[in-house]
Parts: sequence; structure tokens; C-alpha cells
Amino acid sequence: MDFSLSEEHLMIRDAARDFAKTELLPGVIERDNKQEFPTEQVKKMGELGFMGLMVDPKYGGSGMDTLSYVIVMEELSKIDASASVIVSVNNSLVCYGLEAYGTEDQKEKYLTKLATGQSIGAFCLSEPEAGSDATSQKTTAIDKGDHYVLNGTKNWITNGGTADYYLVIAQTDREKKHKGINAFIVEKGWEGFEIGPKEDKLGIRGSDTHSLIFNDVKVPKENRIGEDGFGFKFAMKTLAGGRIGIAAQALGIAAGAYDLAREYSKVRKAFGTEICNHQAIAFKLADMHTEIEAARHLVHKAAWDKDQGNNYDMSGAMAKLYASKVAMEVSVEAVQVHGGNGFVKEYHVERLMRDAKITQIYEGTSEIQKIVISRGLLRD
Ligand code: COS
Repeated sequence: MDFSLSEEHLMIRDAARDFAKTELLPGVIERDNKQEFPTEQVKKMGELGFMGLMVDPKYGGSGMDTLSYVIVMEELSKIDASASVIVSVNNSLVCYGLEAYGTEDQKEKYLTKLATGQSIGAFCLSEPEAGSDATSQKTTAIDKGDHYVLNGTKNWITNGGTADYYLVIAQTDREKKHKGINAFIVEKGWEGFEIGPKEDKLGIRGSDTHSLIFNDVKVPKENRIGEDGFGFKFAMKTLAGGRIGIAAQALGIAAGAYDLAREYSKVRKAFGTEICNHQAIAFKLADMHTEIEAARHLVHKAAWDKDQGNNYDMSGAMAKLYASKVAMEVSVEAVQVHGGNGFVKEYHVERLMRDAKITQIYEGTSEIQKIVISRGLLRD
């Protein structure tokens, strides 16, 4: 057993850390206030290879492992969780989904652009009445021979307004229940495809979240991913990896909040000394650090499982369940350590606290993670 990171992993960590400090930190508060998408920053992340970290270089990706991906996610999320969710969705839902299950033509046409960051992707499973209960898809894709006709609404779609390509899950044959669901690649601008208004959110306000409306959208048959009826499994398999990315995002939010709290406690004075000299604060830091370290082990273990070719459904779900809880707890404590300043935007911790909440909700709520974990425990 070896807990140390390799030279390559340390290099990618330093590159992401440096990028986050120099490119994401300036303007992060303003983007949060204005709900402004980090367009320039995403472009630069594409140039650095962050938008297709795990994709084979033959499709324009960086060819790195999942451990590199979670390391990058942690570093970006310490500073800007809005930017990191854009990276996460593009990498582990869209690029991974296409690389693992797409045809060669689909990879040539779409993955090459997504992996380089030239284009952005979105993953569209959730609906007004199908969030956790993902098999209850109301969006329909009716088979018309050489094409499908798509009708319905998708909700809370990350990159909803900025994406160029959308992986859309829809019901083709209701009789067959989840075995009648398909996944499709849909391009922005296709007739009948409308982007709904932007959501006004509690956190990750720099990422754009929209509902999407499909009105008789014609989708060519060659844009279906996998065999007929593979759509639900596609969503589940892809989300299993996505959850590792969100776990890493949660870890980063916690680590970022902790770093700020630690620094602040060393300069802020009360009762004649720096507040870190008070056990009330020092013990908070001890708890925060211990929880973050435990979360990091779970996240790295899940990434390692994926890299080893092991099943990662459970380890990814455990990492997300725990890291998102730690993100919430640590960010609340970081605000507390900052006292009144913690409630003020310029100190960053209130934003991290708001950003933390979504990690317990998207790509499967904490309750869904417990379903996945408990079913895994009780299988056979
Ligand atoms: N990999 C491959 N296949 C999987 C899978 C996985 N990780 N998880 C489930 N499946 C398959 C099952 O094997 C089953 O197929 P078969 O009937 O061929 O065996 C099928 O999917 C349906 O599974 P199940 O019966 O377990 O479905 P449930 O309705 O009980 O739901 C949960 C399972 C709750 C785990 C699923 O609906 C889920 O993950 N929901 C949350 C979705 C989500 O994350 N939403 C957020 C949107 S993205 S922001």
C-alpha cells in the first residue's frame, strides 16, 4: 500500500492549484453575484486539457487516469465550485459516456470537440417528475425509422444554456419500462429544441442551470448511444463515475473552506491572542482536517477502483455521500471560525457554504447514495 502521489499526480495538482489561484480566484465573487458563466476560464481550461482529462489523446483528450481527474477537481473546487462542476459534467458524464459507449463516428464528430473544450456538453436525465426516480422518464423518443422524434422537458441541466451537445435520456417504449429507455446526442439549434430560463440558485451560481424543452425534435438514428433500450443503463453507468467527480468537488469545497479558516484563525485576535490559540477554534480545525482527510481517502479509493477496472458503484457512492456531508459541515464551521466576517462575501467562506449544499443533491441525492450502498451491501 502506498499513500503517496506520483510525480505526475503532483504535477497535475500543482498545475490545477496554480490555475485556480491565478485564473479562477480573481472575479469569483463577482461571477457568483452576477450568476456569470466563466467563459474565458473554461476556454483556458480546455487549452490546459482539463475538459477531457481522461479521454484518449487520439480523441483530443489528456489521457490521464481518474486519480488525476479527482485531484484537478479538488484543486479547482477549493476556489470555484461553479467552474469545477462545468469540468465535472463535461469530463465524467459527457466525455466518459461517449468514449465508453459511443460509436467511432460519434466519437469523431462529438468527443474530439468536447475533450478539447472547443465544445461543452450537458447531461440531461432529470425531469420535473423524474429526479431520484430516474426510471419514470416522461420525455419520449418515438422511433420513426431513420430518426426519432423527441418530446418533453428536462430540468436543472448544468451547462444547459452554454452547451453545444446534449446527452438526452428519453422513453422509447413505455411498456418495456427502463428497458425501453434510450440516450441520444442532441445538438443545440436543432428545430424544436428550446432552452428554458436560467435558474436563480443558492450556490454554484457561476454555472448555468436551465430547463430544456423538446418539441418534435428530429434526432437521427445514428445519434442514439448504444443498442436500443440501453439508455437507462447508460445513465446509471455514467452517473456512477460522475459521482466520483462530485465527491471530489465536495472534498475541494471542504478543503478550500478549511484552508481559509486556518489562515484566518492565525491572524484574527480575540482575548489578547490569535484565535487559533483558543482550544474552541483549534479543536474545530482538528475536526475539520480529520474529516477532510477521511473524505480524501474515500475519493481517492473510488478513483483507484475505476482505474483498476474494479466496480466503483459503491465506492463512488460512499465517497459522494461522505464528502458532501463533510463539505456541508466544514463550510458551516469555516463560517463560524470567521465570525461576522464569515457572513460577508469578500471572505469567500459563505460562498463555499452555499456551494456545498448542491453536492448532497445532484448526481444522486445522499438518500440515493444510501440506496446504492445498501443494495450493494445486501446483494447475494
Ligand atoms: N450500472 C449498470 N446498471 C445499473 C446500475 C449501474 N450502476 N444501477 C442500476 N442499473 C440497472 C439495474 O441492473 C436494472 O437493470 P436490469 O433490470 O436489467 O437488472 C436497471 O438499471 C434498473 O435498476 P433498479 O431496478 O435498481 O432501478 P430503481 O428504479 O430501483 O432505481 C436508482 C435505482 C435509485 C439507483 C436509480 O434510479 C438512481 O440512481 N436514481 C438517481 C438518479 C440520479 O442520480 N439523478 C440525478 C440526475 S443527474 S444530476
